Amino acid sequence: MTAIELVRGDITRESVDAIVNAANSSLLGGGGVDGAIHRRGGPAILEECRRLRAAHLGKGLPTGQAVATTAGNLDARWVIHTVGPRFTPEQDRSELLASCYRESLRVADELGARTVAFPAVSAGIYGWPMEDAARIAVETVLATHTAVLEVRFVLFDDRAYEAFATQLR
Ligand code: AR6
Repeated sequence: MTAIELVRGDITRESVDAIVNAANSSLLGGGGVDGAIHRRGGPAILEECRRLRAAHLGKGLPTGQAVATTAGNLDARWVIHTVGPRFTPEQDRSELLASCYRESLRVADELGARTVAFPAVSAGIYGWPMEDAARIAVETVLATHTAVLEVRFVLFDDRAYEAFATQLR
C-alpha cells in the first residue's frame, strides 16, 4: 500500500530516496523546479544528464517518460527526471501527464526507491491548470501498482497544496 503525503514547500529540501524533476526533453536544465534542483543538487546531476544525452537519449527524453540520475548534493539517492506535456486547450494531453507519474514510479521501482517526492508536474511553466494537474497526479498514483511506500507531493504554494488536498478528500 502506497501512502500519499502532502507537503507545502521546496522539493529540494526534502529527504527521500528519489526526488522527481519536472524537466524538459533536453535534460539540460531550465527554470522552475528544474532550475532549483540543478542549483541545489550541483553539477553532478547535469554531468549525468549530458552523459545520457550522449548515450541512448541522443534526441532527448520524450514527453511522458522518466529517467534517473544521481541526486548530487540533494538529500536523496536519485533524481528521476520526467517530461510533462505543455498544456494546450486544443488537445487532450492528460494521458501523457499521467504517464509521467506512472513512468517515474516504474523507474523508482527499478531503483528500489521506497520514498518518492513529486512536484506538480506541468503545472508551472507548462501551463497545466492546477486543479486538473492535481486530479491526474493523485488518480494516477492511486491506480499504479508500485513497491514505493510513500509518495510525497511537495507543493510550492497554498493554491497547489489546496488543489492536492481537495483531491485526497
Ligand atoms: N519545489 C516544489 N515545487 C516547485 C519548486 C520547488 N523548488 N519550484 C517550482 N515549483 P515548473 P513544468 C512548482 O514550471 O510546468 C522548466 O523550465 C511550480 O510552482 O517547475 O512541468 C523545465 O526545464 C509548479 O507548481 O514545471 C521545463 O522546460 C510546479 O512546481 C518546464 O519548466 C511545476 O512547475 C517544465 O514546466
